[in-house]
Amino acid sequence: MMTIKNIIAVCFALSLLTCACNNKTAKTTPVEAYQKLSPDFNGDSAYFFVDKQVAFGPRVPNTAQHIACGDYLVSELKRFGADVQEQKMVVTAYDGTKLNARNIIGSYNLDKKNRVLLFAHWDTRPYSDQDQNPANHHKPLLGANDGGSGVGVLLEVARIIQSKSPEVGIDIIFFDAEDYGVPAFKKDYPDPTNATWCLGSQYWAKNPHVPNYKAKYGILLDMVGADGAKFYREGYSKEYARNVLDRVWSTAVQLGYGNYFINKDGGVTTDDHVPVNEVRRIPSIDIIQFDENSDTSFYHAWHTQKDDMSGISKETLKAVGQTVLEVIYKEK
Ligand code: AHN
Ligand code: ZN
Repeated sequence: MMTIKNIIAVCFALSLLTCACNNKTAKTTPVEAYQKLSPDFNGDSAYFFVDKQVAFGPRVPNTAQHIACGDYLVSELKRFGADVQEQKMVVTAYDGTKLNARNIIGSYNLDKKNRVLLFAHWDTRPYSDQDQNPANHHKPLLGANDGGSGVGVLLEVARIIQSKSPEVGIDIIFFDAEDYGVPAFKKDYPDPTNATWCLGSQYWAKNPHVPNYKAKYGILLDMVGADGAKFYREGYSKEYARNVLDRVWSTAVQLGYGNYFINKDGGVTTDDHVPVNEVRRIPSIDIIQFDENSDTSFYHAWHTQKDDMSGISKETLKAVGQTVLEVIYKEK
């Protein structure tokens, strides 16, 4: 016969058991960590590619450093197994200067119709017109972040694609002559439509390297290397490629980079994705740093002599690079 004492003991034991079971389910129920499909993006490697570009000095069109860095980018893309095309052109700057410019294109899986376009500008600005010191306004800048960072991430993407191919075709374009727009100190050159910027991408959008070139979508990387950078949903990207923005930002969150990719609206920026959207009609987004605490609303050292390697973070390069990789390896 069960005594009251025994019944209580059994009940107690049973309740412990349910507790234990509940605990067990509680431990296995939490959402499993997201399993990424892409190979590891190496932030050190991307940092090295930024440093290499900066070591050439400013990469301003019509200078020897610009030619040398362009040659380096072509040879790196070839080393990473891309099919490389150089689009040489002469474009006219706001002041009439003829710029000898070169868009550099590296393609993978040329047989694939389904393609993703990844791009960044590789030239650097001839003016530090946002520098605190007016004596610096006419000096070219190193462009570690503005120019170097996007290209550095994409060279690391190229290196990884060579070791493991994604299922889609990829075209990487390094656009030239993005950053030769009217300087802030020139009052006699009105540029109401911002047409003096993005000369290389404007040229390519009208004269693509492949006749009628199409991609499913495009991703522009501009100023993606600063320590603590935050990327917001840029205006043109939202207007032309909202689903691409959603895909990239949600992928970043899945990977644990929600502290870099903020799901809020940022500014509206004339950048290389504008001609790609408006002329080539490829829905394209701009991953670009906004900083509400900065006078310019961009990176704090934007268009100043301070845009050097000291502002570049391997962690930021990794957050952006891994996100872009994951997006392209998810493509079928
Ligand atoms: C304008 O200043 C009109 N657009 C910013 C694009 C840019 C310049 N990105 C890097 N440098
Ligand atoms: Zn710039």
